[in-house]
Amino acid sequence: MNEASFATAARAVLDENWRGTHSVPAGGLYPHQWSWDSAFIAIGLRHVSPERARIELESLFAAQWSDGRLPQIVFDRARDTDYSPGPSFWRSELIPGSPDASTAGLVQPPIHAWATWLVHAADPAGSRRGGFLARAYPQLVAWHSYLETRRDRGGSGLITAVHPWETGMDNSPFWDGPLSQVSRDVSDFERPDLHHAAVHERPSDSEYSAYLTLAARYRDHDCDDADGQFPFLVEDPAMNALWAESERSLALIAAELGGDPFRHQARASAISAALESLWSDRLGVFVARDVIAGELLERRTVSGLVPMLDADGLNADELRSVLASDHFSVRRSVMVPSYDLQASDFSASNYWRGPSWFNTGWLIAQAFVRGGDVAAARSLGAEMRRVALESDFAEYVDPSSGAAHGTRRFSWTAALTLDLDVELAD
Ligand code: 9WN
Repeated sequence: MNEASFATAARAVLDENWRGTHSVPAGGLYPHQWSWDSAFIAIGLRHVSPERARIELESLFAAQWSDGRLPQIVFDRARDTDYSPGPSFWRSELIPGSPDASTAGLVQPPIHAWATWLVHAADPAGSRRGGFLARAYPQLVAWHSYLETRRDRGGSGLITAVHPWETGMDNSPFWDGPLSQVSRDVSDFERPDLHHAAVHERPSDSEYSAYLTLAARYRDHDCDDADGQFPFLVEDPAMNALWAESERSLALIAAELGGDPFRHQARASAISAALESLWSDRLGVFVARDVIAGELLERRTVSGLVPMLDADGLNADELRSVLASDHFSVRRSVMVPSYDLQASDFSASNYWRGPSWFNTGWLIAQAFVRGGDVAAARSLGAEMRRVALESDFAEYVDPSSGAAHGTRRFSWTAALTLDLDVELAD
């Protein structure tokens, strides 16, 4: 692969999806701004233009709710019917504490403080000149405080997701059990997503009915997290590992600003310690917990590998060995599948039920670097760049063949492979 042509192609995707103040994940399928996408995109954009990367994050922070939450989606009101559920479903302007922008009421994994730190580090002088960290820090503290005080629904010290969309891994096999307990009250809905991706690559209509039922219920309770009867409450390992990682980044940001890093370090350690309650001895990976049923959801998914990011974590060696085992390792390919290759319900093309995604690949590459194995990170990075280019920057790919699935010219695929290209150069 020619490195120069890779970088040119990746930048072209980022330019195409840039909307002046933020990027869309992909032009057709996802016409709005998504929360964790913007963070991943900013991590790549910092190599194209640190200024654009800062604007990307700040446009999301501008949509923060008064309780501190950063919304899953900031809507482009002009594209209401192009994606479901859109701004007229959420009608956030009627919900107390919502911002001026139209947004969803749910959240996504808190990777923003980490992204903020990486964007700052790409251009410290420009960041300092514009007061980037000084503005972002209180907003990020408010975001984490929302998660800590409003979202620990299980009392375990971990964040609880109230919707599969909040985990960013919507139809992960983790959620099959908890979702089977949710009624399908909303049955009349459009699927604009199916104009841009094949039906076997996306969640089913039955899953969509449950997703919309949960979202409508949360909206109708003004997105109030005190709702004691909420029908879906889960703790996800990746979401919590990213929260811990972002607390570690908040410590770096606080120190840079002359503030107190220690409280953030202490919070990060407390989250990492709480994560241990999601460890499955039987499977040798972290798993999710159904907070309502009070049980662990024993499946091997890529989410359960993300705690490898904490190189001092107790389970780093076990996680490396499960990653190298035939549960996650494909001959002739090092892309990381989203689900156990050996599971009877593994799918090579359906969304979060098997295909390899580039954001989780990037997270595993970071974990390799943390663990001191730069060679493993480099070979994963090289494979991801090759597959990204060959698949026209697909949203997700078949883990064995690299065949493209979902939409193409997907922003975080371009951003994160570009980041690996720059950061892991020999
Ligand atoms: C719902 C935007 C988002 C990603 C998620 C991915 C997918 C949305 C959807 O697209 O979810 O949020 O419509 O399926 O699962 O991780 O943030 O790219």
